Amino acid sequence: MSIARKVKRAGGPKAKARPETEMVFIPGGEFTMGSDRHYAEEAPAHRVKVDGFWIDATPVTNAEFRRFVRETGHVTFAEIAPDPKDYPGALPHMLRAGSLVFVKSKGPVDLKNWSNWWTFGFGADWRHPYGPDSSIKGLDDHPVVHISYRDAEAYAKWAGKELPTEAEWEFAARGGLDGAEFAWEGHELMPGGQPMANTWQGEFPWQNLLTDGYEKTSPVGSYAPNGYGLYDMIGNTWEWTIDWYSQKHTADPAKACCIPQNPRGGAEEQSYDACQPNIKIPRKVIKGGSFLCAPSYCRRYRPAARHAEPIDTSTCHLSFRCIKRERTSER
Ligand SMILES: [Cu+2]
Repeated sequence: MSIARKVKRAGGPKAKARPETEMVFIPGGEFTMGSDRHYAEEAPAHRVKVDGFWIDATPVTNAEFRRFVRETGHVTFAEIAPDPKDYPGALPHMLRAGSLVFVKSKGPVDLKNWSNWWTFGFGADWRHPYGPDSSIKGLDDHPVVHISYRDAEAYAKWAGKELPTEAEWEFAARGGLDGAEFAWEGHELMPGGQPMANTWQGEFPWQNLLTDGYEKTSPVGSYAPNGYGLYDMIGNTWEWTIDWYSQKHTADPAKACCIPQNPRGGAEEQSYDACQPNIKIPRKVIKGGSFLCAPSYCRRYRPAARHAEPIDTSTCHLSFRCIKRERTSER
């Protein structure tokens, strides 16, 4: 895999001491965050300013995460059996280590019920993405998956980096195309039939036509980079951000006088899932969509798209990448 040569490295001896992931500098600027044309949670579209920052050119890979685990002994959330105290009412046989795994259905199913394709896989973790009998052999350059928010945070700290805000992530994903639908030119998911990202072609969740070449994750950098030279911002795997989730953007687009600068999302107390009042696990914003996003089910393969993810939850299509804020990096 070759990452674009023009990609700069985060310089300075300090930056080099940790993983040598290629980082790209994103100059600060102003852009339209969100969209009024899609899901309610993306609205309202509003102007936002962000300062410049460095961002990993790709999501964190299995090889990189393995190095982190070897050096620190970090045990991911998915590898630890849940404590009954944290999950009152949970069935005892469910309190085992594991993570959410996608299982393709045999045929068309009710798309309103996600348990038709998601299962809590006992023994599923970053080394065993589809359960104890699976492995990441040959997947060194794929994004690491089954990463909870705390795992991503721990990695970032070890790497001397940070996780992005939603605004930083979205600004980077847009690649300089302000207000555009996609992270590339034009108004199509696949301009001229050309796959631009690892998404799902066919009827979700049973028919995968593999037009993009991959059924599950793909090696990072398999598709064209965006205007900033960033890979896999869209598709492949969702990515964590540090913002607490809110039902919609809180900014008021009518207030042109006060454009939010480096916004940090909503309040933690507002991030809980209103549909599940008994579960008090706060949720973060995840971005970018994944190999499971399909026009027939979930059109979140766009920079404006967002989703809520409880901080204790990990899945086979959720990863992350790190940033370094300008004020903290040596250039
Ligand atoms: Cu999706």
